Amino acid sequence: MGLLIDGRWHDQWYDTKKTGGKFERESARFRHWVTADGSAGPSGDRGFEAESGRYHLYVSLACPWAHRTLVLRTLKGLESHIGVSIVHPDMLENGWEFRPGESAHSDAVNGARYLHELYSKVAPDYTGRVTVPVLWDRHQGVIVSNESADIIRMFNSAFDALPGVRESLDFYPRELRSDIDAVNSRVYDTVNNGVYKAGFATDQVAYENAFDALFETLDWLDDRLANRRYLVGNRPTEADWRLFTTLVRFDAVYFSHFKCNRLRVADYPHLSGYVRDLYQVPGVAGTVDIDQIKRHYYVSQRTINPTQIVPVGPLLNFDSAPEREALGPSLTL
Ligand SMILES: N[C@@H](CCC(=O)N[C@@H](CS)C(=O)NCC(=O)O)C(=O)O
Repeated sequence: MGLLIDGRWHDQWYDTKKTGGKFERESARFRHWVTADGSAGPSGDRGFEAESGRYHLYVSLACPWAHRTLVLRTLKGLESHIGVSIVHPDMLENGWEFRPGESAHSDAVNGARYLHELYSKVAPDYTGRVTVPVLWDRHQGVIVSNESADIIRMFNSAFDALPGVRESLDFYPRELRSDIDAVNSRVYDTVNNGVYKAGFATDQVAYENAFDALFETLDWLDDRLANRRYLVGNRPTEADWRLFTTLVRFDAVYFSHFKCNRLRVADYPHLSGYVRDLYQVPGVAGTVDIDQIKRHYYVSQRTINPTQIVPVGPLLNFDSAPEREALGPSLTL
């Protein structure tokens, strides 16, 4: 685990000393947008037009942020238009890396050994963390975006005119945007990032504050999902997929490794069926790799798990019946 300083790699763990033991996430730096016609998006320069085969996605199957982009890519039918490279789950002294001898973890586009090479190639004086996901533009040889929240919005609509893309599936419908934004903001702060705030805290009070806020939101979500199938409206929206990638990792990793152990997702009467329901949407299970998820966290985060032993359990039951059909219609692709 490390970062680039003026384009040079340094191996160091998060510095929580200057923030009183609290983990504070750095904002993403590459914020361009792919749009249908190449016009500038909400931030960044123009010139990134949606075209088949032009963009490539770098992900880790362990990472909940990267996972969102994989889910949207699959559900929207973008697999044949946007390629993917998967880094190795072990993120150690060189950060995210490719293993050229292992086809499952090689960089077919740039032939890089380490993900940080891509960052320093496009920004030779880059200072900051080297994170997944990365959306790469093969034409210009640059990073379009390393912010998953933006990438899923691009995938939701920018490529809709390409053949085979499910343009009628809209995960950010205009009439629901303010409700989706409100749910996202609470879920981001206390759940998606909340588990990291608990897990990476080096101060007892910082940990407990994150823990309390996390479970307050999970209780609230469980109530909200008691009589509605999805978080907003009557179809899955991006709010559901953003929550899903944290929930699906929760019992295997966050409960134990990050000490988020008041309850498991499996103990919640409604969240437990909700996560199974989303998992069983066609295509989604194929984006979930519990072995790589466990391997990444328990092996890479040696300050939390110095022995690097990966737990064998728990038993997970994402395939059993969600029993939520009575609450609303199923998503048909
Ligand atoms: N804001 C980013 C966060 C991405 C992120 O933090 N990814 C983690 C993996 S789960 C990462 O690559 N961390 C490497 C590091 O911090 O050095 C996004 O949502 O895209």
